[in-house]
Amino acid sequence: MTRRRPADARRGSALVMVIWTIAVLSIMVVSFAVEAKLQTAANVYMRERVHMDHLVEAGRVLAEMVIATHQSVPDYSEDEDIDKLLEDDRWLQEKRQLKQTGSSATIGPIVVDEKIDETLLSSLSSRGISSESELEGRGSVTVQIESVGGGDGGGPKFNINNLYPKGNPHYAEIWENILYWAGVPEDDHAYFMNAWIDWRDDDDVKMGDYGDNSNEGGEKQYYEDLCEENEEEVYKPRNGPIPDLKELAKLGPFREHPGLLTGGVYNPEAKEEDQIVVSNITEVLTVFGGDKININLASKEVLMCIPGIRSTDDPEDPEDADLISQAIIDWRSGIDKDGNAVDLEEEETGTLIKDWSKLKEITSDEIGNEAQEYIGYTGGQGDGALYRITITAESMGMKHVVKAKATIKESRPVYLEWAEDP
Ligand SMILES: [Ca+2]
Repeated sequence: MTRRRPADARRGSALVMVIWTIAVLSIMVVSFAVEAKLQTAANVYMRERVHMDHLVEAGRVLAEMVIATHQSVPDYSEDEDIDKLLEDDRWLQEKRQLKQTGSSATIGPIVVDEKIDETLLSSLSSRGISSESELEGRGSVTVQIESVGGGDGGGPKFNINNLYPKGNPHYAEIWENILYWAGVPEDDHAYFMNAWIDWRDDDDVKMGDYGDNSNEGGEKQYYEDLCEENEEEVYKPRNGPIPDLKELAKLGPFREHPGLLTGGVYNPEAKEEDQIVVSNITEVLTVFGGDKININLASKEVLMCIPGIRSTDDPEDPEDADLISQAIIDWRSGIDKDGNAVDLEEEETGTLIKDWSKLKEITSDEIGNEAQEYIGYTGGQGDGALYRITITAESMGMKHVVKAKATIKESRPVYLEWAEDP
């Protein structure tokens, strides 16, 4: 009896070993299977990823080609043979779109199973995408190009990142006009301008009062105190260009008057009869572009903020600005200053305003001379022209978006930003 115990124990421990072995084996088998499955999924994913990269690359080549050559396409003429022209240049329409509007062009979506353009193919092969078959059959790519001024041209809105002493010699006039346009009481203008200049400039020296404090201590100290007072996580001023207008909500005076970033009541705490309604200043601002405004593209609101369109002697009075801006908007929509239809036979460039003398004519000479240096008549062109490019590649339910900013240097596109999502 006493001898059987060790044997039982041995048998028992052998059984435990077997059970363990089976358990370990089955875990291994299961994990192999899972891994194998993951591997396949990963392969498909990787393959698709590479395919998407090729689509994006195709989009990039297209964007660069249209940007680089759109200024040289022939203008529309009544007796043109469009089929022949398209045979010579498949992207003629898109280039014209960008050239004539001076604003934007959309290419595609191009389904990549049709015959691929020769120029595109050769450009792609120089980038290591060897054959048509690599792109064929699957997926599509859409390219949007938006001209935002720069070079000799103008953008649709004021670039806030230039509206400070080092960025634009006229920053103060433009800021004043924007604040007048929005309806901000004159006494408060300096709060917004000072707070913005401090947020944007690279030093920590506070410009002055923001309306809710003295100017003792630096910018950093001010935001530290402000956040601590409100029991928030402390943040610092950007001291550089902002990537998004939403960031303005962090600045002292905008925290106090958020209506200026949405449009609405400026001072909700005041009695109803003293409340002031303001416009949303982000309608006339952007974070990218040059210093000039494209006269053929800008909204009435933006036009009304241009010094010379808004009276420089009496910027508070919007009457002139309203009349001049409306005359420009009317002309662009085909109505001349006397209220008649624009005679398109007479106008070489249709309703596009091509130069200063035309602009004076259509505004009945009411526009002030100082407006000249704020205005461009085309989108960005030549060296320094700026473009926003969005490339959307789609394939097998996957979508890949690239947002890029490019400028022209020595006639070639150079990327300032390239952001892939995700
Ligand atoms: Ca600063």
